Order: sequence, then structure tokens, then C-alpha cells
Amino acid sequence: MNLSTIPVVRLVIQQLLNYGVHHIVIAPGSRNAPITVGLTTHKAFTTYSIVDERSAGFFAIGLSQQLHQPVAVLCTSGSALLNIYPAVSEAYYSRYPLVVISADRPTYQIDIGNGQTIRQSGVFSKHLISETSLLQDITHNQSAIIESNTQQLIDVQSTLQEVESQQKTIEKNNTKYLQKVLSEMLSQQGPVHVNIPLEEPLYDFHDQNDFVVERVKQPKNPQPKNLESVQSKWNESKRILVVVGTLSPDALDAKSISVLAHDPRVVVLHEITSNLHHHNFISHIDRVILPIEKQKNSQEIFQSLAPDLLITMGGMVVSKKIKSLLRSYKGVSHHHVGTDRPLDTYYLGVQYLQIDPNSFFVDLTSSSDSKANYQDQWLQLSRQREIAHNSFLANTPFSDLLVFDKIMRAIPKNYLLQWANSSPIRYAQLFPVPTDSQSFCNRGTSGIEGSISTAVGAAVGSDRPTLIITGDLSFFYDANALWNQNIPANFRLIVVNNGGGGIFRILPNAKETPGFETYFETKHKRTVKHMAKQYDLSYQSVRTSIGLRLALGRFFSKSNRRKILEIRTPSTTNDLVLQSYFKFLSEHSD
Ligand SMILES: Cc1ncc(C[n+]2csc(CCOP(=O)(O)OP(=O)(O)O)c2C)c(N)n1
Repeated sequence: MNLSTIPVVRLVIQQLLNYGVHHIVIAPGSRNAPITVGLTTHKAFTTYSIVDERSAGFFAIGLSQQLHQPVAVLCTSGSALLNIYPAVSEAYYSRYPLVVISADRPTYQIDIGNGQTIRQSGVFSKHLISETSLLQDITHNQSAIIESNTQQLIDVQSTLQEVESQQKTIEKNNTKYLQKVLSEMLSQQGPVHVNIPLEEPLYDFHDQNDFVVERVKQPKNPQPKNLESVQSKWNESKRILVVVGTLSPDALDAKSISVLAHDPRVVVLHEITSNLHHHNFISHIDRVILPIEKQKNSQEIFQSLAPDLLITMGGMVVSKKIKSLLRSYKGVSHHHVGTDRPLDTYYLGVQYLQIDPNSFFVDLTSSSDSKANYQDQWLQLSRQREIAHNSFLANTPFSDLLVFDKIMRAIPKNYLLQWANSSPIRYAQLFPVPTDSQSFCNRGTSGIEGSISTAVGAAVGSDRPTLIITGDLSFFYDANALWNQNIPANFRLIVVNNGGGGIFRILPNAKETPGFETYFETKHKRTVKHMAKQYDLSYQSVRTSIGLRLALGRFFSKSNRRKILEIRTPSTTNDLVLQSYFKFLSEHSD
């Protein structure tokens, strides 16, 4: 490998190897050249080149999501770093181990009028697990350091030996800082930032590779003290509501699923991103809850569905309806079971059981109480909705709602599904998803700026064919995601183009707001076609049901080309169809 003569580069590479950070996304620049060259010429690293740092950050998230490994993004100095912030905040709230490595100017060069220089240290502080700004090596280009009238790194009176001894201390401390940050990244699974001041010359290398890897593994959590008390609460409760947010596929083993599915006291409400599949679980939360709101005796029905124990698992929950319903159940005891951060989403005061959910369920048995009917109560509602849902969709005009129905039915086996914000993930929740698929969405911050880049990263990190379903604004926003050499041929992208932010039409009273089309919907007549050509993806466009049916077959067929399908839907009727759908569901409830 070509190792930089700047000592800190060696330390960084050593610790990345020790902490198992083997995938590095690199945005181009000069200040980061010493690190770039070291990483790209060392066999242990797989490196990816992406120009747009914002896209690079989300690409890294997609990789990490599929590889279940930490992934690093390396960038140069200046505003380059700031462009990674959206991905940092997503990684923070969705708990991805993202290592941001930024090359920086030496401290004495900041705020003196040098180009591509900003105050990099601490820019992401509020959304990081841990961070460090490493100390500058003083044996690298000592004369440049001494020349600066503001530098305080070297005492100009120092002897050579004193400088060398000071350098040793710097290296010892830098190693300590790197180890601290990377071990916190592993134990807490979240983003960290390593800022590295580098003095010129940046392009001096020697051929060297004598790294000895001392692998550090993710530490195991000790058994929590409150395990038995929560388990006995579980055993004593008569009506247990389990709400599952974002969860990795296979996070729950067969035993846990069986405990949850076959206990008549237990209702499981989950989302498409929970990656759970069982006929006794309820996967369409809004379909069940929203129609009740429209019924005369809604309060009575909601009270009859109240739990006495709420257990939550996983990350963020999409459904606003379940949030407001649970917030109304004052006094219910809420425990979050998992190793992710517990959130008091439901204002009930959450208690944290920090344990792998499977270790919680392993000692539990399903209740044999033949009088318990809590699960049945919810499942009956769910079955009613399913019948109404199917009969509504049999006669639905061409619209976003119908499009999602058709897409879901056409998805081939084993797809990796990526859902963009905001209406794609919300529509998706209304439909059954193929049970052999896996679903992901950037729900940490629910941003529209990185869904395609995340999907591209996921496609690279997974063996499965990948489909991203996005709205038009999110697509155009993150179109740079396609500026990427690594996209596999089995990558598929559907843009549901409703001519603007269709989600805003769905929000109550929004479309009557002054300036709605300009400032909210941001109506437009753009097409995806030119982007497809630009990035050499095969392109089809449809605007009818029949056209869609025919196009979906071709779209999913095997090919050596990546494909985009643009589906144009009528912006002014989409929201009306959705409203009629929920009205129909409530009219067909007991
Ligand atoms: C970075 C960012 N900016 C703004 C928003 C607010 N926002 C949420 S959804 C949305 C419109 C999305 O439009 P589109 O991608 O066309 O999808 P759809 O309208 O079908 O949801 C906007 C602007 C956001 N979530 N993230």
C-alpha cells in the first residue's frame, strides 16, 4: 500500500482495521488525499468514490444498513463536510454506525483567509454519539508550523529530542481518542466524527504495510436488572399491546414470533419497516384506526381497545394515528424492549429494558387463558378492513392509491424495498407486502434528501434486487444519487410523479392555504426522462392502469440495465381517492 508520511494517517488506518470499518465512501478533495491513498491502496478496504458528499453520506447509510457493519465517509476540508450533516442526523436517529472522517487545515490556518476552510471541529456535535479532533503531527513539515505567527504547537526553543518526544505523546493521545470514538460508535451504534488536521505536503507516500490488526468487537450488554420485573408484568397483564417500529429483518427469532402470535392477550401492531410477517399480527395500523375516528361512537371503540401494558420494540414509528391513540391512553405502563434508544413517543413515561428482544421473550410462554380475547378483538377489526379494502380497490380510478396496489402485487420474489418519504412510505403501509421482501425507509429524520442515495448504497450492500419507490420531489432532490459508478444492474427505481408534493394535498385543510401550489405542493411539469438518459438507465413512462400493468412486467424482467419507471398520476384527484378510501372503510365497519 501507499502510506502517507504524515504519522496520523497510519493511526487512523490502524484503528479502522481494529474496529472493523472496512467500507469507506470517499468524496474527492486534496486535503484528504493522504488518507484516500492509504485506504484505496490497502487490500482490507472496499472503497467507493462519490462526488456529492450529501449523497455519499446516505450511500454509506444504505451500505451499513445491509452489511450490518460500520461504514466511513471521508471528505476534504471546508463546506464539503457540512453536506454530510443530513446523513449524520439520519444515522443518529436511525442508529447507523457511520464514521465521518474529515480532513482539516491545521488550526492556525483557520479564519485567516485561506480557501476551503471553515470551523470543522464540533459541527455535528448535537447529533453524534462521539467525536474527536485529532492533534496535529508536529514532525510533519515542522518549518511550516513554525512559520505561522499564531501556532502554539511547537515551542521554537525546543530541541529535536523534545519535539520527537512531544510527537510521541501526540500519537499516543490520538490513538486514545480514536479508540474512544470508535468503541462508542460500536457500543451505541450511531454516527461519530473524526476531524484530522493535515499540513502540506499531502502527496508524500512510501510503500509500507505492516499493520497488525487487533480486532475489537461490539461489547455485549449485561443482563438488565429489571428483566424479571418486566417479565412478571407481562405474565400478569390481560391486554398487552406490542407496537413495533423500524426493525431489521430477522431481528425476532421464531420463538419470539410464536410467543407474540399465539397469546390471545397479545396484539402486535407493526409497520412495513418492522419486517415482520404473521397472520396474527396487524400490519396496516392506519387502515384499522383511521376509520374508527370517523365513527360516531369512536371514543367508546377506542376505549374498548385500550391495553393495560404497552411494549414497544424497534426504532421510529411512521403512523401518526397510533401515536395520537396511544397518547390518549393515560396511565398505561410503557416498556421499551431492545438495545435501541427508548423514546417517550406516547407521553406515557417510557421504562427501558435494555436487552435483545429475543432474550426477553425466550423465557415467556403464551397464556392459556381461554377467556382472553384482546388479540381477537383487534384481529376482527383488521379482517373487516381487509374485506372493505379489497372491495374498494376493485373499483378505484387511476390514482396514487391504485398505483401502490398494483406495484405491491407485481413485486417479484426476494426484493429489497426502499421507500421514500413521505407519501410512498405512508401508502405502502396500507398494502400487504410480499413476505419474502425486506423494507427500509429513512425514518430517522423523515427527510426527502437521501432516499435514492440510501437505496443505491443498500443495493450495493445486498445481494437482493433493489427497488426504490419515491415521489417526484424526493427524486429530483436526490437525483445525484444516480451519479454513482457502483449501481448494480438489478437496481429498479419507480417515481410516482404526481407533479409536486402530493403529500401536502393529503394533509387536512392544507390545500386551501394561500399560495398552496407554489409554496407547499411546489407544482411542476418536470419529467424523469432526461435524468434517466443522463445516467444511462432504461426508462418507461405510464399514466394509465393498463399501461402500468404492462410496464411493470417489463420493468421487473431481468436485464443488464438499471431501470426507471415513471408513473404519472393525477395530482388533483389523488387526495380525493384516498379520502373516499378511508370513508369507505369506516362505512364498512361494524
Ligand atoms: C429535506 C427535507 N425537506 C423538506 C421536507 C418536507 N417534505 C416532506 S414530504 C415533502 C414532499 C415530498 O414530495 P414527493 O417526493 O413528490 O412525494 P409525495 O408528495 O408523493 O410524498 C416535503 C417537501 C422533508 N421531509 N425533508
